[in-house]
Amino acid sequence: MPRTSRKSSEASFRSTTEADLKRHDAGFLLGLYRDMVRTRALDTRIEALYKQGKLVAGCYSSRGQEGLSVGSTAALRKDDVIGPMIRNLGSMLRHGIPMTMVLRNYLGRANGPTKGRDGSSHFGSLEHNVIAPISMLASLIPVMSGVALSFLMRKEDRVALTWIGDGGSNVGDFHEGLNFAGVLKLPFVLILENNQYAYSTPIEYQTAAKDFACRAEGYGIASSKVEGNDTLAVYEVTKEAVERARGGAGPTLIEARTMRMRGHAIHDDAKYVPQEMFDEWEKKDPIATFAERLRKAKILDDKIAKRIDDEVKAEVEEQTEDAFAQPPADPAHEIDEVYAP
Ligand SMILES: Cc1ncc(C[n+]2csc(CCOP(=O)(O)OP(=O)(O)O)c2C)c(N)n1
Repeated sequence: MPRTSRKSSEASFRSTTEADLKRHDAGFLLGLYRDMVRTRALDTRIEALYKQGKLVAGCYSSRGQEGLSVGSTAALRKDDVIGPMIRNLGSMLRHGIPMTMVLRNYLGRANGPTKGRDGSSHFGSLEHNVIAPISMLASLIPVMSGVALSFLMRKEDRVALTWIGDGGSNVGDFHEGLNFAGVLKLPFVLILENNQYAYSTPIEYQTAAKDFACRAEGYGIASSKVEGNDTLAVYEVTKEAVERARGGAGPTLIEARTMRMRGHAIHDDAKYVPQEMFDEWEKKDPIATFAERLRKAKILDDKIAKRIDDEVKAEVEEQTEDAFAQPPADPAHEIDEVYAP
């Protein structure tokens, strides 16, 4: 099948205009920008550490998907619970996870969140209302539906949100979890990151459906489609979904169209992706395009951009140093806490 036949080519994916931008507070917009820059900077540092042989396991990049993570998480309150997957570094940072916690995990530190048992991004923090990613694709969906059910049972005004890839959405747990959430009208939001590839499999080989959002209809739940690199549009559709969830109207499936700008992990050179696709999506880079819009709206200028860059650079340096200063995990304690006593 030719790689030009893109499934999601229709223009029904929501995006925002300059008028939409003006409806928002400048401080809020700069906050989105700053968190995307933080995500890119940390992601870039982790990629470099991997290439220097400093990490203990793999490295999965969020590059190109920063706006999707930051924009969607910005629609939540801090007491809402998120379940990030491997491309959601931006969600973790936006929800309050300190950079050093991420780095300590990647570096296998004894006092990192998994104490060296996982060497990448598979950790959570109940203190920050973050549930750990589950490696088995889509398994987090029934888990997060369960989190949403607990809110309903305890009459807590909170929402559970998680993300899934286009590939992960073909696994049974996706359907079971979403059906369960629909039947019980759970305060649950699922964002499907259609980043064009599941490892080396393009989306044409993943589903015969016209898009991914239409699957919601089968479960009687709301859906929307959004340009995943338009951070503000992602924020707005997620906000609507979160409000529906809080109002008792049940779950929403959001399909966000984006592009995975690296291989599956950094060891994968992604040679199977046509260069033109990377070139096309590079022009839609979520940070560069948002910066451009903020500049046009006179919210961002060289001085503010430099200040943010300098602060973020200092944060990454300081947090990396902190993580390196921690003791490495001792293999003698490898299976401590793996099983309940
Ligand atoms: C149930 C299950 N099957 C297979 C895998 C192996 N696997 C890990 S990631 C991946 C591709 C995921 O693609 P997608 O969901 O589109 O997310 P992306 O990596 O593109 O962000 C596969 C097949 C797995 N982790 N779990």
